[in-house]
Amino acid sequence: PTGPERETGVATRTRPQTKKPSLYKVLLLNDDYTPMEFVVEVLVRIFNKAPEEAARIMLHVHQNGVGLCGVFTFEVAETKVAQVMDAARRAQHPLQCTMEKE
Ligand code: TYC
Repeated sequence: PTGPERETGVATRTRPQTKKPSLYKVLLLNDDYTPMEFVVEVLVRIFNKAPEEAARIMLHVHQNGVGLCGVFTFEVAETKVAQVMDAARRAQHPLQCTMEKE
């Protein structure tokens, strides 16, 4: 035998179908107290949005109660949510950020 299992007898052939990772939406929630400018800064710094796009998303959340910041794999989404919640806590704003499976 000359295939991948020649030395150990352990099958090491690749699977025909790879699994795509589940994706998660990271959502920002509206509240009455967090300054608009703070929300825009969060969207620029943590979600790498251009300032105009950040302002558009912030206003959408302000007017609709919830808005999409981005779609990520589980670990990236978890990290983004933690970064937003940490920034809000440090600034003593009630801003809330959540994730949900897409
Ligand atoms: N509603 C807030 C205000 O009027 C602004 C705001 C926007 C807060 C988006 C949170 O996710 C949010 N200052």
